Order: sequence, then structure tokens, then C-alpha cells
Amino acid sequence: SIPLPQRDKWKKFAAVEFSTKEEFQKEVVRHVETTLARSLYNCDDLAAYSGAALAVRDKLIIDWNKTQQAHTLADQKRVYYLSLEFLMGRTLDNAMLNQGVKDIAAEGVSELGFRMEDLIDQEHDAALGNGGLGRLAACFLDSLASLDFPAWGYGLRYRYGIFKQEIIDGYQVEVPDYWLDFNPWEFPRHDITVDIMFYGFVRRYTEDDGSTVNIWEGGEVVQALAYDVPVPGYGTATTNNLRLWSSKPSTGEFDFQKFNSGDYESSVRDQQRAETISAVLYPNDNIDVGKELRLKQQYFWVAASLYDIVRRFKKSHRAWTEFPHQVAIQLNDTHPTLAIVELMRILVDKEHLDWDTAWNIVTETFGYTNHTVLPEALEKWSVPLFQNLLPRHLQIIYDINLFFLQSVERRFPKDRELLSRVSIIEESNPQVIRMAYLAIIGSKKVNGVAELHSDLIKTTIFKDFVKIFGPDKFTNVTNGVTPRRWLHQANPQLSALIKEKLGSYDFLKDLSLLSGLEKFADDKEFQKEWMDIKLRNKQRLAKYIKETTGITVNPSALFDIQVKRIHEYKRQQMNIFGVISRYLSLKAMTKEERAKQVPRVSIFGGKAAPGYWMAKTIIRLITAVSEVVNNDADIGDLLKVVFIEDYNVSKAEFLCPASDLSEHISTAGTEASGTSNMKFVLNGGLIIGTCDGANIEITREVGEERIFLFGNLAEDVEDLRHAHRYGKTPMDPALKEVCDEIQKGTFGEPGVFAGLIHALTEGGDYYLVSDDFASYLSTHKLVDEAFKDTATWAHNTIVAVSRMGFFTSDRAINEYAEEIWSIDPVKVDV
Ligand code: TH1
Repeated sequence: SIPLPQRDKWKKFAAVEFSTKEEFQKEVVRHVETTLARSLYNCDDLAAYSGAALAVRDKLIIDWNKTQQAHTLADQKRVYYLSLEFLMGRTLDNAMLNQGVKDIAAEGVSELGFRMEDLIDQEHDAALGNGGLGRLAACFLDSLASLDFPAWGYGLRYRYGIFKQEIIDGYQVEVPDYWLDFNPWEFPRHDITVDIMFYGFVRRYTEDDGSTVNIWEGGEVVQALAYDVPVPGYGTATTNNLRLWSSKPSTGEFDFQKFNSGDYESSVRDQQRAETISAVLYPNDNIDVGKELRLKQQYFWVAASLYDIVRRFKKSHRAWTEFPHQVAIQLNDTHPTLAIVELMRILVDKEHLDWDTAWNIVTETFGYTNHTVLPEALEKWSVPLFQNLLPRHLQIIYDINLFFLQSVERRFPKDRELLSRVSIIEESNPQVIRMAYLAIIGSKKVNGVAELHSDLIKTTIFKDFVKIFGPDKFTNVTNGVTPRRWLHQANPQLSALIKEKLGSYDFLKDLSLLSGLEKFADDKEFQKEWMDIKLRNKQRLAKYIKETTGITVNPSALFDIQVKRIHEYKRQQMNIFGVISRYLSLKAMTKEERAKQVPRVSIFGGKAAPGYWMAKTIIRLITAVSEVVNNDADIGDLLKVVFIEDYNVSKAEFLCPASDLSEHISTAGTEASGTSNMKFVLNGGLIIGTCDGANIEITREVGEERIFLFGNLAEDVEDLRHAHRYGKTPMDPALKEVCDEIQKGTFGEPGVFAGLIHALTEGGDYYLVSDDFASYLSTHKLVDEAFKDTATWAHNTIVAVSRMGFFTSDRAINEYAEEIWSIDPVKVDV
């Protein structure tokens, strides 16, 4: 650092934050003219966006530096959130709002000849995630910073995020998402690199004192390079860090020998092999594919992150036993579970701690969040594959397992069955490592993400571990969403109206204050303003639909939205079958009857994993139905079907405010929580849903009158599936009609949809579409009736919003901080 005598000089010229419109404008123009080397003669929206982003970024950096200094000085316990996915979306708008400069910046660019909305629209989404799990990590970072917690995120800097979805001839086509062309929000740290090893072998020898030492050596080395992303809190100077690792050839590795001797191609191949590790996000949501490259990604990221965390801890010269008092590490699902093993390797092999001391440190440090009970999503690594890639880690896992099973054996003697049920190694062919079991055994706390889900993991997939460790190790933290992005930023008009009623924007920091709205629920004037905002948001969506699909929709129709990853368990197929059923009833009606119906727009959006054929077939059915229904003159405005291409975070921001009804209709017991349900209700929409995930807690908060629940309960699912397997369930008649219509060819070549029909029949209807179909349709009828009574509808949506305080991610983060991490906030002076 700078020597003492020179510091005053340094401070005199230290960067200052802009605070007026003019100062902001000066910064924008300076960046456009110097950083970007453009001028007023060739400054388009993209250049203006870039200039504005760089100006706002400078302000962020100043707070970010202050925060890191304050956190180092405070020397308190920090939390590290390890997630393979961070679905951040766009940054500029959020950064301006969190920093409280949106108004001056918008006026500033307007005087320079641009519209802020257009500039915001230039930004590429940071789409380093698949869906709910990655977006949750992003909401959590926002809350951690807003609540002043000293926290870092650690992830991978994928060169390609989730693919872009194009719909061509009604089918999904995947296009690579290269997003790093111009990304002002990241900072490469060329001085922060870590060498990471793969493959090789373990050499074991005995020291003079008789102890054995294991050394992992002889493998291939790849370098991890840190890229840092500032994460600003709302209404605070705290700006935390998200560190993303990028892979490149290790400096020792890029073989100049080969290069110079003319073996150019092979040296380039080595380079590409290294860069491949962080090249692309695996595009699977809720499914484990078990590919070697994915395991490489996991180890690469976990090893680099732990090296970094340990290095930071060692600077404080504390005893190793202090580690859990300085460090909490949260595992976002099992993807970072190798961190448990890697920390053991560091402590035992490198720092020479004895096994028990090391294991105590490890099991006091980690927390594990489970996000799914779906069997196909639970990670299992083939032992031979793992052994080849990480030989020393496999030995450590075997030892962890041995000591664990010995302790179980002592407590439950003679229960051989129990031992094989809880073993980390599953005795299949080949053997596999059950990562969730390793995560449970190596963590202090295990949590689910909504009440039902946390109960389910305790009574089903992790039942034996509750018996072994006792119930206190298992807890619940219901998910939440950040009201900064999902109310204030997505729906500025609604946020402003709420502020007018409550007197301030304090509700954005303490969402329970929304309860103050309830007393206005019957105020006619307020209801009108409330519903006018909804209408304007629907008009904006109608305009977008027209521009992007050519379909004209009536903004006063009931907008019914289901946007999320396409998955059989989420049951978009049931939704589109319901739409077909509605279409058939409309067709069968007289003109007079039709005139009494509530017009509907059924909106779908979401990506299918590229290899998931059934999900792709569901998309094809939706687009096929939309082609038929939208062009049927008998139907007109009464029913429109829209598929929104390339659903992502920035599209969610304008879809959530525009729904009257949204669909969260997973088979009971399959959706761990869901988080878009929270976003839609927070924006003044009602939901139709099953008794699943967070829907149940939403019902408890908003009241049964304000949610359209239907379908079988989780506790009955097993019996229903059993009945299907034994051919005891005739298909629901309305569903039968729908299937017949598809098979008649009404929506094109029926062969295309054979898989969907087969799943309902010979396939055993695993997701219980037939069992829930009647109640699904009748509940939609109730929705239509309710929608006709505008005053009651307005009342209900206002009351529902006033009771959504619980679903802020601030509440979730406070629960983690208190019950799992034991960390305190650190105030950063402005
Ligand atoms: C999702 C869950 O499906 C969803 O219910 C939950 O709200 C969300 O996580 C946040 O808790 C999951 N996403 C993934 C993605 C992968 C593997 C498992 C899950 S669970 C890759």
C-alpha cells in the first residue's frame, strides 16, 4: 500500500461519487468520449448505455472498496454462498435504484437526448443460471448486501450462459448466449489466480514420527482466474462481492516447448481444454446428467473458492479451531458438496491437522440447502469416473463414510439395512457417490426451502438421517424474493402508489409494512388507481406480444400466465390440455352463450432442456394450439394462446406485473418451493395452484379466499400412482376428449404428440394429470366467475399484496443469518 507520507496527497485525489445530475452527465460524456472513444456524432443507444453504465459503475466501485475495507477492519465472521448458478439479469436499472440515483440519471440522459428505458434495454441479461435456484441466489445476494451482512458469492464465470431460445416452425431451437461482448459489471483480477489439479495419483509415505502422509500429484493443472462483480445493497453503502472463476491454461501448462517446436495445434488444444471448463452452463434444471465435465466444473470452482477463503482466514493468524467462528459456507444444493472434501484435504494433507480436529472444523462450517426431492435431480457420481479425476478426494470420502458408518453401527447395532441405506456409496453397478448424503454428513445444518418441502425431506429421502442426527439438524427456511427488483424495479407505478399510501418507500426495506395497505382495500378511488396500473401493465405486454408474435390480444381480457422452465412435473401439459378443453367448450356454445364468457389470454413461456424431448413436445403442442385457436373466427377475443420466446429475468420483470392469474400447478410434493408464485402475487395477481411448495404458505398468509387451490394432496400421490400402475384409473372424461381431439389431427400431425398421450396412458400418468384435471377445470370456472366482479377482485388483490411481507428474501436471509450462519451485520460509513 501507499507509504504514510504520501497518503494525504493520495486522499486529496481520491475518486468521488457523483451526486447531482450535472456531475452524472459530465461522467457519461467523459466515458463516451474517452473510455469508449466515441463522440456526440456517433453515440447511439448502445454507446449511451455504455457511458451511463460506466458512470454508475464508478459510483458502485467507490462503495465496493469502502465495504471491503470496512469488512476487513471489522474482522467478523463472513458468509460465503457457493452456487453454480447466479441468475442476475440486468444490472444498470437495479444499480441505479439501489444507489438511489435513478431519477437524476433518467433526467440526465434525457437532457442528453436519450430515453432511460431504451438504454436499460440495451443491456444483455447475465443469465448464469437455469431457473429458480439461480434466481434465488441472485435475490439472496441482493438481501445480504441490503441487510449489511459481510458476504461473498462464489460461482463460475461461464462464457456462455443459458442458451437463447428461438421458436422456429413451432419448435424450440437453442442458440448460444455469448454475453461477454461488453460487460462493464465485472473486473478481472489478474493477480488472483489459483492452480487447480485434476487426475494424477496419490503417493503415500510414512514420516519419521510414524504418521502417514498422502500427497496428490502428477495431474493436469488448470488455472482459475478471479472476476469480481459488485453487488450493491438498497439504501446502504454496503456493496458486496460476487467472485466468479474463469479457467485458463496454467502458466506452467501452456507448452512453449511444443509451441516453439512447431507443434502449434497440440499446444492450442491444451489451451482449449483448459478454457472448456468454464465455457458453458449446463442447461438442465432439476436433472442430474453425471457428465465428467460437470464434475470438473464443480471441483475447479470449489477448489479455487476454498483456496481463496482459506487464504483470507490465514491472514488473521488465528488458530485453525477459530475457522468456524470466522467462516460460514452455504452449499446451494449439492453442486458444491466437494467443498467438504476439499477442506478436509487442505486441513489434513496440507496443514497436517489430525482427522478429528479437521472434521470438527468442517462440520461446524458448512450448511447445506436442499432444493428438490425429484430422484432424477439428486446428484450421484460414478465411482470409477470420480476416482480417475479426483483420486485423493475419493479416499477422503471413503474415510468419511467409514467413520460415519462406524458411528451409526455403534448407535444402532445389528441394523445392517440401515448401514447400506445411509452409506455415501451406493452399491450399484458401477458404484455411485450419493452427494446429498455427503452434504448432510458434512454439514452443521440442512434446510429445505418451504415448509412442506422441509417436512418431506425429513420424512422421505432423508428420514434415516433424522433418526441418526436428531431432528434439530434439519430446518426450514422458506424462500423469498427481493422486493427491490420484483416490485420497485419491475412495477414502478405500483411501488409509487404504495408509497403514496404508506407515506414512504420504507416497505422496500421492511416488507411487513405492506400490511398498512389493507385498510385501503375497499377504497373505491384506490381500487381504481390499483386496477388502472394493472391495465397499463397489461397494455404494455399486449404491445410486446403484438410486436414479437403478431398476435393481437385484448388488454381487458383475463391474462393467465405460466412462465417457468418446461418440465413434466410443473405440468404445462395440463395447462395446455385445459386450454384445449376451453376451446372445445367455446366451439360447442351458441353465440348467446359465448357472449357471456370471460375473454382469456393464455400466456406461456419457458425453456426446455435441450435433451428433454417430452418438454420440447409440450412447447410444440402449445405453439400448435395457438396457431389453431388464434386463427379461429368463431373464437375471436374469447381465447388467445401465446408462447413468449426466450423467457428470462428481464422478461419476467414485465410479465409479473401484467398477470391477473398465474399458474403454479405442479403435482403435489414435487415443486420444492417455487418463487415466481411470490413475484406474481406481490404484483397484484392471483394464483391458481396446487397444495405444493410455497403455495401453501402463500395461502396461509393471504387467506384461502384469495387463492385458487385445486388438486390432490402430496400425501395421496403415492396411492394414486399405485392405482395407475395397476390400471385402476380410467382417464378423466374431459381429458379423454382433449386427447381424442389431438389424435384427430386438429392441432396438426398427431404423431408429433404421441409421447404426451402415451405418458397419460401406458406411461402410468406419473404426474397425475388425469387425477387433477376435473378439479383444475372447475377451479378455472371459479376464476372466470370471480373475475367478473371487478370490485371484489381488486379488493382481493390489494389484501393479498398487503399480506406478502413474509416472502421477502430479507426475511429468509435474516433466518439463515440467525439460525444457520450466526453472523452479524457490519455498517459501512458513507
Ligand atoms: C429449484 C426448485 O425446483 C424450486 O422449487 C425452488 O423454488 C428453487 O430451486 C429455489 O429453491 C431447483 N432448481 C434446481 C436446479 C438444478 C438442480 C436442482 C434444482 S431444484 C440444476
